[in-house]
Amino acid sequence: MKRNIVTLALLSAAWLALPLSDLSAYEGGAVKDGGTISGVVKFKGTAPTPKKLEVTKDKEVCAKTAKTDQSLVVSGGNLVNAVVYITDIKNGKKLEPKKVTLDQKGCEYSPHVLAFPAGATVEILNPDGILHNIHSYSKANPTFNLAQPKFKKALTVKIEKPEAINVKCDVHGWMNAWLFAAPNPYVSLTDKTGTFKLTDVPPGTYTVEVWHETLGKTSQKVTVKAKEEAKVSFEMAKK
Ligand SMILES: [Cu+2]
Repeated sequence: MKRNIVTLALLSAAWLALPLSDLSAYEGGAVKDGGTISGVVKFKGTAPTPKKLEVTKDKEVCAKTAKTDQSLVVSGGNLVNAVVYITDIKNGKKLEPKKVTLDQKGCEYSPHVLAFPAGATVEILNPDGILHNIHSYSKANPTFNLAQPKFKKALTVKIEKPEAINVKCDVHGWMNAWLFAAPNPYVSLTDKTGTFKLTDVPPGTYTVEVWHETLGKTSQKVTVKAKEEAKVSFEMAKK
């Protein structure tokens, strides 16, 4: 039994660690006659009612009501907050250094999942006037564990390597978010309708992968033709 638990822990750590190809495998430049990959990620089955998360601390700032667990959000049968990205593209659009923002307003991370190309700077905001502590559970990147007292309105971290990183607050146990650093600029997050879009993709055949914090991964091959839109539909279910 104990061994099973250990094996399970190792397996789940393995998919969370995402052995993504290194950023150095990608070369950006001008894209001629690029196409688009767009579509939807569907959730198979009956969506469970999201759990309520009790606010046990700093109630005057954090809680009007209990928080809602964001680890599996389904809207009209479609999956929200799934990361869609190309795993095996070597050449494509320019990889611009990006700055993205993670807010903690009301003791809740926003957005719950932040997807960006590796090499980006993440600005972490604290408008709450109380202490937060942002703690990353990373493997490919150095772990950070940063206290953010009330006077520190913003701090920044740089995520150099592709990885899905869970971040939590040690002060407020319900605070939970994901930073997804992709191996190239072809990364999108499904919106409130479960849809996504990857633009300026050079014609070719690629592996498109969906990553979801609770449901794991799924992928399919997609062929992109010049100036055309390739429509793809994914489906994920609870294991
Ligand atoms: Cu906090």
